[in-house]
Amino acid sequence: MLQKILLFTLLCLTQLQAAPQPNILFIYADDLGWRDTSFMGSDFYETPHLDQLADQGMVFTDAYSAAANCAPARAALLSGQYSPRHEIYNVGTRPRGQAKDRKLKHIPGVDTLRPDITTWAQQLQKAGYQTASIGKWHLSKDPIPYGFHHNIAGTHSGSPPKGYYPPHGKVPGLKNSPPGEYLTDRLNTEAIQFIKKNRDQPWMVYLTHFAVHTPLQPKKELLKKYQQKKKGKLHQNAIMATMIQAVDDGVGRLIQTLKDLKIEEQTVVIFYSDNGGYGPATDMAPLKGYKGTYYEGGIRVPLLIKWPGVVKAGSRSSIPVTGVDIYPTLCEIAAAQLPEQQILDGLSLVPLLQGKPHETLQNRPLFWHFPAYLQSYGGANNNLEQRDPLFRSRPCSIVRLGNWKLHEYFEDGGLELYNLKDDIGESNNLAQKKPVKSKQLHQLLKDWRKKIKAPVPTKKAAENPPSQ
Ligand SMILES: [Ca+2]
Repeated sequence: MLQKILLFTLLCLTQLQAAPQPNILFIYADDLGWRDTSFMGSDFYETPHLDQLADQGMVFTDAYSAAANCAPARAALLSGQYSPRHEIYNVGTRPRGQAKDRKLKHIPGVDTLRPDITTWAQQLQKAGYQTASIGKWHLSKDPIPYGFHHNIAGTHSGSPPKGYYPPHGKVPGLKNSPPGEYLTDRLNTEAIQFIKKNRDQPWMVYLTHFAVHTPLQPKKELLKKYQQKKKGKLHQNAIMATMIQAVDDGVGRLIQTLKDLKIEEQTVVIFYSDNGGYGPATDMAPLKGYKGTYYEGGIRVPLLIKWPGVVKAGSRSSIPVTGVDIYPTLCEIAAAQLPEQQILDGLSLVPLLQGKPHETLQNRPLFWHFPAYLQSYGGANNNLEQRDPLFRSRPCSIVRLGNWKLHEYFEDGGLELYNLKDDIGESNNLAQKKPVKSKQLHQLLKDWRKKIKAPVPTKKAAENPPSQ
């Protein structure tokens, strides 16, 4: 009898200590800038539901995307690898801008995530999760083979193929959209339905909004409100404000769904953006630059993680983290295995979420590699491009270590060194004044490129075929 009681007690303890598998709601905004929410300092956009999540979770003030534009950022997110491993360097593989303006032949890379790369979604599936990709995919024709049971609206397209209003043509899952339905609202509804259907098992929703990517199309019923609202010093665009509010309203609906289903305490919510804001419509000040540049405005993004029972409400971390960290983080949260045969470049953020010090996370360098070109917006937006009216980015590599950040531009070997603690706007290039620091970071960057076999463009652009 005693043995039976002991065994029963042991079983109960084992169950209590068993690795829980929380649900994961991963909300990925597109082109949402570092300051485009109230909790990050917008003086015009309204995001009360996201602000509440920020109060309940941890905000990473120095969170980065692994790339300054959509496809490479998403490839890093899904693969857990820096760009030289997955080889998605840009949106598409064609050279950007005018051939006469490019000094180097760019590295085209590939435009599809290689099927031999194992995604975190596949690892979560193996761990028993029901997985859904709802919204923008961008890495192939179809997310299903990459570890998702369910796909709504995911195609190779990087923007809503038919815009934010129906008809959506042959876009998966959107054939019967009622007239006037705003796409962001529809994606939130799809996520809610998936969550309700799978409430009794661990689920992971990759809610990858097209918002707030172009085309800039307002949620019509909100437009008047923002047109009549006093403009902010930082932000003024009423259309953008409606697009952001639609994302935030959806957050409110999703959280209410979790409450109604009584699963809020068993659900981790992550909110993140794939790159900096769209220059002509928003502003990341005091950061320099915007989507497509490797200044802070192009790569530093909002990131918050709410994990009931683990993350201390209202906590903040200024430790630099980046897109490749999400893969091991998701796997650790889900008690899923890491892939055996695949190198992962990031680190799990779980120790930070638990409030534990972590020397490696605190002291490691972060890297970016962009061996291609991104043309400027051109035309009326040229006031945004005083540094380089032709290109948002020319071929470059970047490293951040502690407060220091070094850019290397391959066309002329130009180095730019900034101390982000004193100069978050990257206005004072210290490469000449701090030669020792400059050399140290440059060596670190070169060693990393060698180790990861990063291709550096060296051929003259004359060998480029004529561009579009
Ligand atoms: Ca994007």
